Amino acid sequence: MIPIDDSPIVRDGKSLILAMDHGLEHGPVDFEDVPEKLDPSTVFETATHDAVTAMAVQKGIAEGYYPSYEDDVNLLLKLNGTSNLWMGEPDSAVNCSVDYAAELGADALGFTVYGGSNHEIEMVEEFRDAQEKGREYDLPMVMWSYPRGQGLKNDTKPSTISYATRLALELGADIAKVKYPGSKDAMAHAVKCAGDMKVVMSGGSKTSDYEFLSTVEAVIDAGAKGLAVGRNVWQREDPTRLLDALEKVIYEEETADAALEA
Ligand code: FBP
Repeated sequence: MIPIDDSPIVRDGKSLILAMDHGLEHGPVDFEDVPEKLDPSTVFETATHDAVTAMAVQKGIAEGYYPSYEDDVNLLLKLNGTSNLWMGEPDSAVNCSVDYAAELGADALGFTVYGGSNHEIEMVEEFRDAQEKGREYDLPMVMWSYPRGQGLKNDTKPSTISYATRLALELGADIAKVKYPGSKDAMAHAVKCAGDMKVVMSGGSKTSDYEFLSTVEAVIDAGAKGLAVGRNVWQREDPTRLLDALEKVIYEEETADAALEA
């Protein structure tokens, strides 16, 4: 097993994962204001920015578009996913094997676990298979650790996010991607609960440049190791400008103000 810091998806101990699995998870609605982004090539182009350490996509997008970008973009293959058409208790179908992810050129694997869902047991068993197989290929595992389900009404409260990071550590993730728990202190506690496993923040719906960068600044101050973001980057008219600023806040630990002034 190679140390996570030696993985191509990590730069100076940190990661900026550009996610574009929204067409499956949310549906075409996320592209209504940016219809040109329905073409995955446009987002792969964005992922060639130096700040981006990996692009997270589902199998079909990897098959169709990654071959043109394999020299410039690191691939994080998301192994499971659910559409917004599914109305049941949170669950996520495993739609790609680790063997096939490796064949497609993946540099890392992604897997959602909905702790607290009525389907938690099966999801954790599926995660086990993927995590252990990933070890055989030296592919680090990023867990989308999203506690939610009937019994969990607020999936971003501090105790839930701390549980999410701890759960990911205990199950063998290399990086846990979690929602922002609402404050720097709460994020710092979630990072502490993760031991030496890396924690990155999940982007969320689009906000202003300043609001988003300030939250990222707080998260980095709290000890998190970066970001896994989708809409806040590719729904913008000028994703490169925001990525330039994110590069400063994440890797150079500049403030949001300083990063925006440049
Ligand atoms: P965003 O930054 O756009 O929130 O994307 C991150 C992400 O985890 C995507 O990978 C995924 O499609 C989406 O959020 C799922 O979020 P949710 O299940 O909360 O709608």
